[in-house]
Amino acid sequence: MSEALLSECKAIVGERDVLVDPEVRAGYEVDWTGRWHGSCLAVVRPADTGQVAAVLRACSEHGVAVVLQGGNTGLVGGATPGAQVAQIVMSTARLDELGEVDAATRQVECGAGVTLARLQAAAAEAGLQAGLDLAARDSATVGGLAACNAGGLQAVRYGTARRRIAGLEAVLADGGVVQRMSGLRKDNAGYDLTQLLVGSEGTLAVITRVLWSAAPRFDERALALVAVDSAAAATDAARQLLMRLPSLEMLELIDEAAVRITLEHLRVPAPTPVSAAWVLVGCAGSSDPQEELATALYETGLADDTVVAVDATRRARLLTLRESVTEALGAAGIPHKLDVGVPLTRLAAFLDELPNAVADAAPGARTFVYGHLGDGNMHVNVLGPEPGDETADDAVLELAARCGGTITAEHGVGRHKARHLSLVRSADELAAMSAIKRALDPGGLLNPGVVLG
Ligand code: 2HG
Ligand code: ZN
Repeated sequence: MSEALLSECKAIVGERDVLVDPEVRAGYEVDWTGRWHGSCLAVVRPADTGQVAAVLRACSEHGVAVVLQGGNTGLVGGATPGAQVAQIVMSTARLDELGEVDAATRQVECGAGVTLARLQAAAAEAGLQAGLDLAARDSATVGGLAACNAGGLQAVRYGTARRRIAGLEAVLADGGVVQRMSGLRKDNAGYDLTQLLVGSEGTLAVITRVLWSAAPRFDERALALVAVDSAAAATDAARQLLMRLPSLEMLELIDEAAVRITLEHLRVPAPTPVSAAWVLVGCAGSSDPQEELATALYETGLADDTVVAVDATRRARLLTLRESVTEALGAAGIPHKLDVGVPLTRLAAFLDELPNAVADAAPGARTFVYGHLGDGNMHVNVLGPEPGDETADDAVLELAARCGGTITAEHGVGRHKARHLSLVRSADELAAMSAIKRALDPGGLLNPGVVLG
């Protein structure tokens, strides 16, 4: 059966783009943290929408599931195969056509396989910016950003991927194609399938093209690193700065444990004494935001223990610290990654209770916290427990839910948190989600086990 399917796939996409060699497949069968892995019959790389549809139809006929993969930078097992054998990985790498940026509407058509870095370069060339940025920019693809409703470092100003997506084209499990690529700012003709598919994590359709809405570009920047001595000080500061800084573009936090392991990993000295947490405050505007930033910091009582970086080199150095935390943790082991979101009003309580919650669940584990303070989105990474031991994961997610938060603010549910979804979604909501899944993918072809388990 699988041989017949692979021959059909070869006839559709070409022999060269059905990868069966175990060594070549290996890179697609595991995520880069090493926590999520499985195996597939082959990696199939269609070159256009028609080929995607034909491959889906063939897989459906043969009862073989399809795991969708963009840049394979996801962290929740949503893009790598599980243990079940009858599945292929569909890579969107060849769907990499990038159109011209329309300067008037700021929109640009991107194939799902276009990397974020390429999109950012095209936007910059047109005098704009993508309006979304994250450390995995060189590998993460537009299709993956859309499917996971990516957030990243600038969401506090520009929103998540959802806000940047003006339309898309996608192939349904039965090979049907849905398309909204007109770029109309106003179009109320029926259900908004675009926004339904954004954040659906590859479980409802294969996104093949995206109409990306770029953001205006601001070239004047300033970045401050503020040392705070408690979670409450960090969240109070965040609430003040959100009010006082119209030019705010980034509001990040790195706790002491994450700061220390990153400084060690990068072998660089601390730019300011290490404290309970560092808060990074980034501003951007068409005129120099330095004064606005300095005034806001002063009025918030944060002028002491602050390093302000205006020139690009010093800003880059501070940003590298933040962007290297994930890499530093990855070098130390296979972390348990929880990307919770908690309202700012209750974030300090969450952060204060977190060490005990993890210690009770996994004695001896090491906890690191960093993330997008302005969005209340914290990346809790736990080192120590075996990859399959989820007691610490459970404790962190339950605590986030108890604090009125969410089990995933950014990375998605994936396979990792499917069983936790009921912590934050009601039975009625879960039933509605299951009904949508059954309606669009009755055979359970797309990304089985992801989101709804
Ligand atoms: C980040 O904000 C990413 O750096 C990764 O979302 C977070 O690795 C993580 O836990
Ligand atoms: Zn993040």
